[in-house]
Amino acid sequence: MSENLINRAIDILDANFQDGGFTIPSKGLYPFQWKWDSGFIAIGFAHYDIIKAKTEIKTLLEAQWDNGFIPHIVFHTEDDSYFPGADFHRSDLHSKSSKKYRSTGMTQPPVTGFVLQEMYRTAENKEDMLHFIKEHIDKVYQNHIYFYENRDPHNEGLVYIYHNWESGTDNSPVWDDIWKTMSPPEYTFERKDTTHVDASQRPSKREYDHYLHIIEIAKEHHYDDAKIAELSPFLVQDPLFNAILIKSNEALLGLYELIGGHETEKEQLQRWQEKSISGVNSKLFDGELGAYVHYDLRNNIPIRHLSSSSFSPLFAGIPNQERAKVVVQTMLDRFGGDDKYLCASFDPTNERFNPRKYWRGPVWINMNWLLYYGLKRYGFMETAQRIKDDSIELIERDGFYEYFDCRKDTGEENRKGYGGGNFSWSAALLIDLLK
Ligand code: 2M8
Repeated sequence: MSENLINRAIDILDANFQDGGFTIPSKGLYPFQWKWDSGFIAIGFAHYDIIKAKTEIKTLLEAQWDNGFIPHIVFHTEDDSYFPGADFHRSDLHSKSSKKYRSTGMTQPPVTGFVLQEMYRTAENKEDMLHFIKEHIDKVYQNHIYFYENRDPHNEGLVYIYHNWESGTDNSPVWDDIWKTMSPPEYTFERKDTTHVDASQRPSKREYDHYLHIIEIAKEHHYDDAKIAELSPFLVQDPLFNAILIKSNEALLGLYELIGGHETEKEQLQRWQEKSISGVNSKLFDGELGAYVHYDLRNNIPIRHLSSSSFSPLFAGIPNQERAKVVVQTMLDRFGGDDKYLCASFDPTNERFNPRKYWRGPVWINMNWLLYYGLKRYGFMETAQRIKDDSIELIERDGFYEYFDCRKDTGEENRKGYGGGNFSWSAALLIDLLK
């Protein structure tokens, strides 16, 4: 059975791999290379085709800007089946953007550090992989320098995101309160996503107005970080984004250790780690809710909602054992009833929860994968096993969808998979979970 599932996953990844040396997340819906998708995809490839795994990361890093920034979408090809595309984003406005690739002017969670470590763990030929890592690790380190130098204006060890697309959790209800502080114009544009996926499973038109408005402001200032920090109506310290940065810091430290030398980099990484771990614990942990929450840096207020991001610090070893126990209990109490698959992307007990709408409730395989490794790290083996089994069951039942209904009994139709089909990171991470 699992062999069959792995073979199907391999077929999907191979079909989504493109001549330009990168993998699209899902045919039709997402026709370019996305930063964090790319990392998860490379983890899957590493299990059966190390050349593709290396190519994926090499291609992504080739699109890095001169200031260390790695964009969230790299537009390798001309393709008007996606909106907003390269002509809207205009990465050329920034003086340090890549001259070779057009891209967006925003980023996504910095997964590449821990992805290199995972690739090393999986690779059979360690020497060859270490050679690859030696060639590319400094670019990833430069990317971390970019974050600490440009995205932490108060020197708290916490980096901000200036757009909800940077979080990866696009239309999470966590952002709803921020949208209330903004009144963007009603733009005229042609959505493409809703020609591929039922509109009820995607963000609303009004939400897109907000998304575009933030980009327009950033473009007016040529994507200048200082101006964005000063003016963007969206400025958030996200526990998921910061947990991923911390996990990647840890991975880079381990890899530099393996390579030898690099004392300056290791000392710097160590300093970032101490500061960031303590920053996340002191500013983003909500004792009453029993988990981590987002902080709205523009309006100086915590956003007190639970989402799957609230548990992601487990992945990076951020809480101590005692706090980790509290976090896991919160996950089980609020998200983990017997009638549910783990782990909903948003609090099922909250009125904003929607089990079919994208990041407003459905289960996502990449989040489950992070949480699985986080739970194992602290020894919560039973819950780790449950989250793994739930992920496999959902895919086996309905296929390699982008996201899944967390309710075991939906009461209506029995379908659980939504969004894009033959979705690359669902395939890639399933391979990792099953191998
Ligand atoms: C989704 O986001 C893109 C914009 O980046 C979109 O809706 O057009 C998100 O789920 C994001 O996390 C993901 O990286 C991307 C591609 O899979 O799709």
